Amino acid sequence: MHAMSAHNPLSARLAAEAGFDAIWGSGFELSASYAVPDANILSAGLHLDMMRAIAATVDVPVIADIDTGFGNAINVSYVVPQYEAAGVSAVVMEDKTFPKDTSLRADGRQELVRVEEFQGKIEAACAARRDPDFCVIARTETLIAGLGQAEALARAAAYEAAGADAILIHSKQATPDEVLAFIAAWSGGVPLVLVPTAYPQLRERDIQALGKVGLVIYGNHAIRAAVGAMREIFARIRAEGGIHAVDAGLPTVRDIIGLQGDADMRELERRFLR
Ligand code: SPV
Ligand code: MG
Repeated sequence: MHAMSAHNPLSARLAAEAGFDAIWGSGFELSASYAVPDANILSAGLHLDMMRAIAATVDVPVIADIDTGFGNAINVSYVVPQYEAAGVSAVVMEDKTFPKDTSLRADGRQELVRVEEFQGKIEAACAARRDPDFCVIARTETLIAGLGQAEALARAAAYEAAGADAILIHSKQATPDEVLAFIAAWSGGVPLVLVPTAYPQLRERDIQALGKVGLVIYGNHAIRAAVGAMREIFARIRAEGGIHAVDAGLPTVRDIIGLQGDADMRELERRFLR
């Protein structure tokens, strides 16, 4: 299963249109779209509202990035039913301290909570869900924090024992080596989840061959694609003194109107407007 990041319903619609199996409700992307750091600067409510809007727009499952659960196990108990009610199918919760710092930044503050504390948060998330098929994915930042393979494996096993449905093993090394070593050593019963942003050379077919990975998340490619495209077009309009030269290369206005769901509204007009 492959999930593409999204920061609003439009990017989610494009990801679903491209054939991704799920949407990753990325905290990094939402933060970037508000031009603030991915460090719990935005409120939980804002992220929740965006997940609700995305879930209302696409038919594929939405996997919400709830960071550290916005506090302790008590916060998690209240937050998880809200995400479930918003139409989300799964949450990913990471074992860092609140407020978090983003994982892929060099020299970020990467402090982990105690194993027992995070087990309590996983148990709280599982107890709070109403639908037993709602997935609680535990994410360990052990490798990101530089605490090594043995600690990562011990934490992942402890999180599975606490009820996690899958384990996300995150890494920011420029090669997949430490993640591959983790996967080879993993003898747990639940599937693993990868976010290969830092090691893009690891392809889908190679991951599939490993057998233990159930979900691959492309963590920030919607916002990076958007930033790259906007930068290029804005610069060309300034350089060329108008929009004449860029127009033919852009998606048409008609295309955008289609993405807004125009066909659905026309159908409503046909049926109900008299
Ligand atoms: C996100 O997309 O918000 C993530 C993945 O949590 S990462 O930015 O790699 O930590
Ligand atoms: Mg995140």
